[in-house]
Amino acid sequence: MDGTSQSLEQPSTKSGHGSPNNAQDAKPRLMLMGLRRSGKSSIASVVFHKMPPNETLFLESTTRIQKDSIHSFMDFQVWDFPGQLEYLEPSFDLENIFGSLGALVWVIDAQDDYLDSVARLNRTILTVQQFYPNINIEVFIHKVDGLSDEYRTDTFQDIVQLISDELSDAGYENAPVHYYLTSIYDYSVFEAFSKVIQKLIPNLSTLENLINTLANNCGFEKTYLFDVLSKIYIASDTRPVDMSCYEMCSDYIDVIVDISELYSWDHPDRKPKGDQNQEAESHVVLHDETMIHLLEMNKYLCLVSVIRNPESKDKKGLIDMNCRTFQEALNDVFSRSWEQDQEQNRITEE
Ligand SMILES: Nc1nc2c(ncn2[C@@H]2O[C@H](COP(=O)(O)OP(=O)(O)O)[C@@H](O)[C@H]2O)c(=O)[nH]1
Ligand SMILES: [Mg+2]
Repeated sequence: MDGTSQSLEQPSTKSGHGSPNNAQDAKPRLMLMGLRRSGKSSIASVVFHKMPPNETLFLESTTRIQKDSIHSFMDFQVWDFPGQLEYLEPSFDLENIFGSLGALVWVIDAQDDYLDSVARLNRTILTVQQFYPNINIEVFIHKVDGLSDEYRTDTFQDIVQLISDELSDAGYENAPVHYYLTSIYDYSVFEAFSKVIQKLIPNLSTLENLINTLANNCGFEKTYLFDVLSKIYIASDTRPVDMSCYEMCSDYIDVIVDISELYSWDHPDRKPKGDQNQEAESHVVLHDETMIHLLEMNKYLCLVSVIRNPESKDKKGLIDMNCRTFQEALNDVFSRSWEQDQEQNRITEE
């Protein structure tokens, strides 16, 4: 992501049909909802604006819908929806909120009494299921940093039970509801957001196939394709995820970004595709002989792999060649949407 813009807007109330700013609303949209103080603004700030978790203590309470446009490999919008807004009242234009929404992220404060929040979520899910059955409902059971392991599991099971009971009573057996344990004080919120975003990427399976092929050819143990600024991973090979591996890769990006920001100056003009020879590339071998390999793919994305097999580590040429081939394929996958974006920008600028 090379830039974000913020704007404060009043929630729209019912006002005739047709939305004038369709071009902008065509981006996948993601909405953060939940009760007050559940942690919505904190999550948005930590994940998309690199705010250190401790500083969220000083966030002011949000009173209007806050729309945040994220410009990255795929443009999308994150709406921070204040807990006290009564969106289920008839005066609210549901279409304006839920129409064209990709995912609804519901944040529950697990350190607090959550029954109210769950009841409200249930009402929301039923409405959404009725009119917009394609919206993914992502439930973040949040602030779990303060809970013991046992209490965490109990809370998780309790919440899942409360919601699925309500859903099956209403006849929705297969509603797209997913649950995550999250906290801004560790990587869990990035992991969860990665999963949420991945579901909105149209070419995900193509990307996963490409990464699987690459990982097999090079003997990588695990490979992630990261969005550099948010450190959300937008795809990975389909082997099981190992949290410590993910954390290590994510930390390594910070190291390389810091170094490149200190010593390189041509980031703003870098082309998304075409001739490339300025990407950061780096590897490091750790005390247990694990190698981390990082290769910047384009303006937004970088590929980070973990290599444990000693034979694979020596084949630097092979890794290099395969990663370049992957890079070309990746840029092909995304080039069409980038070209369309530029086209659209030109039209809106005129
Ligand atoms: N312990 C803990 N506190 C959190 C976490 N996320 C947010 N908070 C705190 O919860 C409070 C409310 O957060 P805020 O983002 O303003 O909530 P919002 O009203 O839903 O936007 C703040 O003091 C945050 O520091 C978390 O993961 N763990
Ligand atoms: Mg807020």
